Amino acid sequence: MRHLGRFTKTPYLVLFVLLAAAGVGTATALTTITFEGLAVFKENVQMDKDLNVDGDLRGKTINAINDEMTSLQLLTFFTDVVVLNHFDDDISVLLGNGDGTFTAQPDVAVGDGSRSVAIGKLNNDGDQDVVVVNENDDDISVLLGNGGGTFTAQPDVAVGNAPRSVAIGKLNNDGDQDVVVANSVDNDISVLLGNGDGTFARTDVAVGNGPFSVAIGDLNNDGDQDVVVANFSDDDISVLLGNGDGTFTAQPDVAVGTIPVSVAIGKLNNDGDQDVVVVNFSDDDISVLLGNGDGTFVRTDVVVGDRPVSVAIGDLNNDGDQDVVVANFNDDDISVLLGNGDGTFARADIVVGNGPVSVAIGDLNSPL
Ligand SMILES: [Ca+2]
Ligand SMILES: [Ca+2]
Ligand SMILES: [Ca+2]
Ligand SMILES: [Ca+2]
Repeated sequence: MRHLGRFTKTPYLVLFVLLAAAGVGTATALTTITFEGLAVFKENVQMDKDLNVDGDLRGKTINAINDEMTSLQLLTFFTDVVVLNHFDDDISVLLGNGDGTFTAQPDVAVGDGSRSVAIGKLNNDGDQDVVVVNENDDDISVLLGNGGGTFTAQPDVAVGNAPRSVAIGKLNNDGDQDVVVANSVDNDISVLLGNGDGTFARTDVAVGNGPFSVAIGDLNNDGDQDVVVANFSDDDISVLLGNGDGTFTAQPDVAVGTIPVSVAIGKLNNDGDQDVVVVNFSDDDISVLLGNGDGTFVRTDVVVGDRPVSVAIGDLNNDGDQDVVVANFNDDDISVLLGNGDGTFARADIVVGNGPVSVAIGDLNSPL
C-alpha cells in the first residue's frame, strides 16, 4: 500500500479555508477564514446550514409551523461549521453568526484518528446529525443533533479496516438517510443502511485498492443514488450504480491520475448529467470526468497546485455554473477553478495557511 506520510508537514499548523460564496463577484474577492487558534491539526471540515435549527414540524399547528419556518428561513442564512480535531479526538462545532464569524460550541468527543465528517439527518427529529470516521478505531461516531449545536452520542458503529472517508445519502428508498464509509485497507466500502434512529444495518461492498474518498450522487438519472470511490492504489475510481435497495451494480473502473485522494460529484457542464472531479495527489492535477448519464465519463485533466489533497464543488460567482476549489498542500494555497459551464475552467490560486488539507464551500456571510 502506498503511504501518504507526506501529508504530515512541519510544523503541524494547518489552516482551513472556508469560502463564502454569496455576494461574491470575483474569485479574488472570496472571503478566506482561518482557524489558527482552534487546534494544532485539523483533518477535515464540513459545513451545513442548519445545525442549530430546532424542532420537528410534524404535528404542529399551522401558526406554529409558520413561526418555525420564519426561524428556519433566518437560520438557513447562517452556515455552521464542523471541524475534526485529529489529535484531540473531538470535533469543534462553530455556529455561524451570518457575517462570517462564528460562535464556538463545546467540543464533542469522537473516536481515535478522525479523518472525515459528514452531516445529514439520520433520525427524524429535524435536527442535523453528524457522523465522523475514526481511522484508528475502525468505526464511526454517530452524533445525533439536539438542535442548538449540541449532540447526543450514539454507540459507535463498526466499519472496516482503516476507514478514511464518509458520505451520507439515501441509498435505499425507505426515506431514512444512509451512510457510506471507504475502508482504505479492506478495499471495500461499508454501506450502512439507516434505521432512522442513528443505528444501521451494515453490508460491505468490494471496490478498488486503497479506497480513500467516497461521494454519493445520481450518475445515471434513475432517481437512485450512486457511489463513486477514489482508489489511491489503483489510480482509478470505482463506480457503483445504486439499485435503490442499498445494493449496487459495479461499472468498469474509470482511470484517473496518480494517487487519487479526493472525489466530489457535481454538475460541471450543462447537459444535466452529474459529473465527477478527482484530485490526483502525485500529478498535481485533477481529473474532470464529465458524465454521460450512464456511469461512464469523458476525462480531461486540469492542472492545479503542488500536492492537491481535497476538492469541493459549488457556484462561487453566482453565474449558475459550478466551480471547483482544490486545496494544495505543498503550495499553501487553493486553486479556484471558475467553471465555464462546459467542463473547462479559469484558474486563480489564493494563498491560505500552511499545509491546507481540506476545503469546503458554503455561504458564511449572507446578509439577512
Ligand atoms: Ca435509507
Ligand atoms: Ca442512479
Ligand atoms: Ca454533466
Ligand atoms: Ca460559477
